[in-house]
Amino acid sequence: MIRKEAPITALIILITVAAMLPLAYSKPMYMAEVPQAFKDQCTLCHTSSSGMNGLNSFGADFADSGHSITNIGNLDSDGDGYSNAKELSAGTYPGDPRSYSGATSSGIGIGIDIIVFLATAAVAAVVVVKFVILRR
Ligand SMILES: [Ca+2]
Repeated sequence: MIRKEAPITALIILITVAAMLPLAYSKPMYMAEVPQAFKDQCTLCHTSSSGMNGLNSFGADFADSGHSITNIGNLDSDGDGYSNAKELSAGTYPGDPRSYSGATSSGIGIGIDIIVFLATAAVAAVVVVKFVILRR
């Protein structure tokens, strides 16, 4: 016999899983030209580290170039005065004007990622509480 709370619990679990999916999603076919230091850095091309919030200026140029970093090496996608090639070799973010040699932190998307993390954690907590209540 199916409890009447089962569809609600299933929906909560589905929402939790759906919220976590973008965190693990990537497009490996675009990573061939990406320097090793950026292989797991979604913010190289996206506005958040989850990759959920679209492309930054470098990601847009990368997409427009047919996904060739070589073709956009001489551009300064973020307008911070350093070419994309210089930024990539320096380990700074060519799509973040706050990231350049001497100022390496990339703060783009951190606030959004915290919100996504907290929302996911809240949904997970509801699932756990619901599961505990249903087990009684
Ligand atoms: Ca930059």
